[in-house]
Amino acid sequence: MRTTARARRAAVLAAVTAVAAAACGAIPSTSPVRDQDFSAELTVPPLAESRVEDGVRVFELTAQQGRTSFLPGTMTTTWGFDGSYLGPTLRAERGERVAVEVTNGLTEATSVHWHGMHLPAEMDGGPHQPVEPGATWRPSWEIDQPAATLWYHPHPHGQTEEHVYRGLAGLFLLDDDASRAASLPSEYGVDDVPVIVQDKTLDEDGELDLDSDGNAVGLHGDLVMANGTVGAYHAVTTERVRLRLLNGSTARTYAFGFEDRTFDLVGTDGGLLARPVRTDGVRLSPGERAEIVVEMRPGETVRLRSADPDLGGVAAPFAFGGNDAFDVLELRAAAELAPSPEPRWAHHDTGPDEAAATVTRTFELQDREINGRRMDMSRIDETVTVGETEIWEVRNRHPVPHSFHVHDVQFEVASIDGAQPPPELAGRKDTIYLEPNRTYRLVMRFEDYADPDVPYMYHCHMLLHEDEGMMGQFVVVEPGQEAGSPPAHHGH
Ligand SMILES: [Cu+2]
Repeated sequence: MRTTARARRAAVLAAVTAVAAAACGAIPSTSPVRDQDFSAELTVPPLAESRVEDGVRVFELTAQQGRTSFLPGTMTTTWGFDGSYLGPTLRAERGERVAVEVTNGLTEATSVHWHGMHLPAEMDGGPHQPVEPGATWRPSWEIDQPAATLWYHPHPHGQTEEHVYRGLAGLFLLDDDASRAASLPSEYGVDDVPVIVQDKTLDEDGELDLDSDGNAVGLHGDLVMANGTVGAYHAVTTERVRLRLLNGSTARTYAFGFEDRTFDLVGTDGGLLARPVRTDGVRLSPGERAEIVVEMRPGETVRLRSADPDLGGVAAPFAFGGNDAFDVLELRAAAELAPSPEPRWAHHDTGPDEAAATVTRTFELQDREINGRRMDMSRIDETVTVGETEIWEVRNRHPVPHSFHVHDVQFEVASIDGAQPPPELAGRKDTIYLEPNRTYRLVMRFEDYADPDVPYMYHCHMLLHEDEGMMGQFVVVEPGQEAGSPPAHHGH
C-alpha cells in the first residue's frame, strides 16, 4: 500500500523542479504535519537499571521488534531496546567506568553508537562494530566529559536511517559535580523531562513508510511524536520545567519555541552553556540536542511548537519542511505550582582553544560526497595525531540541507563566515546544521585513545545522506605513527 506515498513524493519532486527558482514563503508545504488533539500523557522513557561489577556500572540493552500503537486502533511494527519502541534512558556519572551489554534480538545486524560520547574508537558503535543477530557486544569505557544530554542509536553501514526510523534510539544522560550543584530543575520525568521528537509516515496498513527515495533529504513524516507519543501532554507541577530536547528524526529540522513566551536555553549537545541564554526559538537538525527551561503560571496550558524553520539559503525550502509549523507537546500546569529557582550555575568547562590549533582541515559537502568522495569502509580519510588541537573548516556547497557530526569529540564553533556564532552555537557541540554556502570553523582537540586501525566517523546526520555515502573516517594515532587498516567485514 505504498502507492499513495509514492505518488505524493513524485508530486513533491515535480513541484520542487517546477518552482525551485521561484521558491518563497507563499508556497504551501509539501510535507504538512497532521493536527493532533493533545490528549495522551507523554511517555517518559524509564531510567535503565544497572549493576556495579568490579567498579564498572553495567547496563543491558536488547534490540528487538515489537508492535506499537501510535494512533488509536492502529498497530505498527516497530523496533526498540527492551521494548517495542525507543529505549530506556542510560545515566552515568563523570569519572565512572561503564559497560553496556548490547544484545541483538533482531534478524539482521545492527550496531549501537554512543552519540556525543568521548570514548575509544572500538567502543564507538559505528559501522565497524556490527552486532550480529543473537550476538552480544560489550563495549566499556570511562565517562570522561562534562554532564550532557547524549543519545544512542544504530549506525550500521548503509542502514542507519531505517534502523533509527524503526525506533532504535534512547538517551544517555551524564552527570557531574557541576551539574549537581547547578540550580536547574532535575527531577527526571517530573520537572526534568526528556523529549525525543520524531516524525513518521504510516501507510494505509498502519505500518511505517520506509520509502525515502523520492525526497532529496529523506522522509518527512506527517505524524509528529514526542517519546513515541502522538499528541502528548505533560502535567507540570513546578514553576519551571526543563525539557531535554532531542531531534530524533532522520531528516526533519525543527525550530522549537512557544507562541507566547521566551525561555532559557541552558545546554546544547555537549552540556551546559556558560550561562543561560534567553531566546524565543532554537533550531535543531537531526541528532542535535537542546536543554531549555520554561516558566509556567498556575493553571495554564501552553504548547511547545515547531515554527517554520529557517533553513538558510536552501533552494525550495518548502520541500524540506521549511514551511511547516505545528505543535509538539502540551504542558499543563497544575492549579498550584511548587517553586523552582532561576537557572544558574557556577562552573563551566571551556572548550578547546582556537589559538592552540596546529592543523586545519577542509571538508566540503556536496551531493552525497565529502571532499568529492563517498564513504568507503576500507579507506582512512584523515589521520589525526593525539594531543593536537585542530580546526575543521566545513562547508555545505549544495542548496539542500546538510549537517556535520563528528564522533569522539565535542567541538566549539569558532566562527561562521568569519563571524561569532549565535549564542545557541556557542557551547560544546557534536552536530551542527550547515546552512548552504557558509563556512563553519570548528575547533576540536583529540586528547587520547590513539588507535591506528579503528576509525571514527564524521558525516551528515541527515541519515539518508549518511547511508548514501556522505561520511568519512578518521583515525587518531600516536605522534609519528601512520594510519593502519580498518577491520575487514563480511556480509555487506
Ligand atoms: Cu546531508
